[in-house]
Parts: sequence; C-alpha cells; structure tokens
Amino acid sequence: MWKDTDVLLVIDVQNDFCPGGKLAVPGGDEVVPLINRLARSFRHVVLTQDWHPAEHSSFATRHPAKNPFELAMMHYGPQTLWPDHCIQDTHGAEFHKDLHIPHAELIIRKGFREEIDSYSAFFENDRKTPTGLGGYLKERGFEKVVCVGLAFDYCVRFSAEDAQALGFDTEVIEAACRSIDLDGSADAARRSFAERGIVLA
Ligand code: VGL
Ligand code: ZN
Repeated sequence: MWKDTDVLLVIDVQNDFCPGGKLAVPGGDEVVPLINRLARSFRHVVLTQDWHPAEHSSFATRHPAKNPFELAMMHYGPQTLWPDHCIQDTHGAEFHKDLHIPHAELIIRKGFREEIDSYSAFFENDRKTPTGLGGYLKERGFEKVVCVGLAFDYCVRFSAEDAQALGFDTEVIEAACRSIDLDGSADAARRSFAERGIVLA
C-alpha cells in the first residue's frame, strides 16, 4: 500500500508525553503498538524527539509570574508555557520503551534552542528557522509525508501543516495520535487540516 516515495514521520513518542510523564498526553502510550505496526508497513521512517535544554524559554518555571498552560509573549509572538519536559538526556526525553522501529532512518531533534520553541519538525515557532528536515526529505525524493504521534493538536498539527506547505502530500492518521486538547485545540487542528487539504485518516 505505501510507496517508496512515502515516509512515515513519528512525532515525539517520548516518556514525558505518556501517562506518568511531565506533560502527559491522555492515552499517549496507547499509540505505541499501533505505530510499531504501521511502521513495519513503511520502507522509510523518520522519528522526531522534543529535546529541550533545562532552562528552555517555553517552560513556565522560567517565567516567575506565570503558570503552565498560560501564554507568554516571546520575541516571535505568543507562546504557550509548559511544565518542564523532554529535557535533554533525561528519562522523560527518551522514546517510550516499547517503541520499536529499528529501521527508522533519521531522528530529528527539535526545541534545542533555549530562546525558541519548536512544535513543528520542519520550522521552529518563529516560523522561520528551519530544522533541515524539509531539505532532507526533498533531497531523498520523498513525495508523501504521513504523520502520527504526540501531540495531535501541537507537534503533529504544526508538522503536518508545514509538510503540506512545503509541497509534500500530507496525511495524518488520527488513530495513531493523541491530543493535549487545550481550549478546543484538537478540533481546531481538524478544521485546519480540512481547510488545507491535509488528509485525516
Ligand atoms: C509538544 C508541547 C510542547 C508536542 C512539545 O510534542 O506536541 N507540545 N512540546
Ligand atoms: Zn516541548
């Protein structure tokens, strides 16, 4: 079914986004067996890993007057503040122990600049700084990007939108995603996909 020019992009299936983690996505661990199975049907798989320095500017702890899930104004615009999560080289930043995709060809880390968050696997939250993934996938000749993982309404959403904007055919398999769902963010993601022609399977 999947072609040689299709790539599966597995987004942020990390301990901190699973139950018991610092920014747990409800049911986040439930997608692991499904993603393992799906990955076996793809020849090409790329993983992303949220990978923050301990003092990352998206952490509410860096903003004394703020709580997690509030907005702060950054030099690039409003940014949701999060509990400290996915700190480089900690257990929380590791992939879920049952994620098993030995043939994954690339792991792209994002959010490693202290002053900018990066939801998307393609562009950081200033919407300008590229991660290099777009160039990599183009140079490899991929035509379709299929997105799964955590969280549906943040990193999966922004990655899928950027993939589509870069000219890839883009599909999101919702059954293999889970949402944080802040203020209707999951519905907003579904609406945005419909408007942009991103296939929601
Ligand atoms: C994510 C919030 C902060 C995600 C990452 O993977 O969706 N969300 N960092
Ligand atoms: Zn993050």
